[in-house]
Amino acid sequence: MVNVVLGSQWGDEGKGKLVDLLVGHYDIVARCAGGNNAGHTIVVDGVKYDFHMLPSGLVNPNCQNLLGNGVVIHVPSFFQELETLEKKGLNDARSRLFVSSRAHLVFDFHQRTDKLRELELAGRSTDGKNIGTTGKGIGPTYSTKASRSGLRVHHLVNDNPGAWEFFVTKYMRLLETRQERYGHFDYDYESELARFKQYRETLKPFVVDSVVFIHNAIKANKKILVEGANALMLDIDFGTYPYVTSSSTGIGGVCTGLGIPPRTIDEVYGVVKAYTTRVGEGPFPTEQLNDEGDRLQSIGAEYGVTTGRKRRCGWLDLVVLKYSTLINGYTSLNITKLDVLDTFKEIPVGISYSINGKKLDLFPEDLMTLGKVDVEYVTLPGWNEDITKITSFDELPQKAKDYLKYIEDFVGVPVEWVGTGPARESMLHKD
Ligand code: 2SA
Ligand code: GDP
Ligand code: MG
Repeated sequence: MVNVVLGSQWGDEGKGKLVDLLVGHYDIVARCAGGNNAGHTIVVDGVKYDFHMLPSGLVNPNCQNLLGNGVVIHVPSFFQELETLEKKGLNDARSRLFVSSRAHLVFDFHQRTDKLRELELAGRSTDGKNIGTTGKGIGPTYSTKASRSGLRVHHLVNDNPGAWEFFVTKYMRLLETRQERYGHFDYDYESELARFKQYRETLKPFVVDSVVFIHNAIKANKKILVEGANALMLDIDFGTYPYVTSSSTGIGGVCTGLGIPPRTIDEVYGVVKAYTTRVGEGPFPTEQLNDEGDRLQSIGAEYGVTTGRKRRCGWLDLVVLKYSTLINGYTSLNITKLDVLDTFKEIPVGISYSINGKKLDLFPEDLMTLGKVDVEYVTLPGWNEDITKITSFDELPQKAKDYLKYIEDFVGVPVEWVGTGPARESMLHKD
């Protein structure tokens, strides 16, 4: 059984928390895309864990965790994150963590060129805007992957004679092409290579052929949960291109990032924040650049987990959710952070886009078009009640239930879980 948790908006919907909640029923949690640009916060027994690259399933002592071939791996950050988790008490995390030999390596020069490219865009792009990346080298690494010049984990840990020399030659060539492109920046490649020589030994125990790993698990009827990173509107194909990340963050990335056939996938949990947030630049039709947006930001404590950036905030956008449902095929909606709306008297929800009075059929692909849309809102009544202490779905105020029902009816997918606070217990199941 393979089930999947995916972000339905622009990320930070609370995927990590849903994974943590579900993980007790699973043997394996796998990541299929992205790298340490992701940020998943979960709170268990008052302890806060921030995950960036590693799967959130590590919090569960019975769960094995896999970084699939579609993930990009910055090895120093991998070890740093692991050590931080071990210090927080996850002593056996190491023995439950596996890395695909086909995953691509992120070097420090990928991170450096990520930042250089952002500076270049800010100065030169047609609209003067950079992407607002996390600076973790994600775009440059997927670029070198697609241009077939990247290095993968197996290149590093291969112990055939001449394998290290091959790695060094490919690494130097890659660095040189980056320096040709970005103006011969200073770079201490000797110390990076010295570190990588050690990683040959220290990373090796984690490395598996993930195709064998995952298919053996499927054959043995193991239960596998795939933890999506980022979200559909940041997908390289379906997101608000070019203001996207560089991987397939939707359902397609689950198959390409793990090497599993689509028909092995059963449930697709779409995680939906009860309002909308976005970090970085790019279009956001229901953004509220006003007091209400500021209130959502401060009540929701909307700051990036990886970069600490303030997240932009606005109302729930059902045009986005419907589009994202078409592509990912959610079997349930899991609405998080409903409690953040507790004090709003009225709650607008975006239900359609139009240009000069003409309704658009679907979320548009073109940013110039998107920049011109008028959003039609329906205003739903707020419940004006603290829902954070509620322990069952039935106890929710009727107006909160109506809000959820509106979403469910609009999208045509049932609501399964509802988040009423950051803790593991604050997730109510609708029977
Ligand atoms: P990148 O670094 O190349 O992937 O950035 C490209 C765009 O993707 C957005 N992006 C994200 N959006 C939401 N959350 C993300 N993770 C962190 C978090 C972000 C943080 O959970 O808070 O800490 O700032 C994430 N990662 C990438 C990014 O903002 C760009 O718009
Ligand atoms: P992810 O990237 O989708 O895993 O989400 P993040 O962890 O980046 O952001 C979600 C944030 O909201 C985290 O700080 C969570 O602890 C918090 N959170 C998740 N669900 C809820 C909820 O239902 N209510 C509240 N108030 N906070 C929540
Ligand atoms: Mg996040």
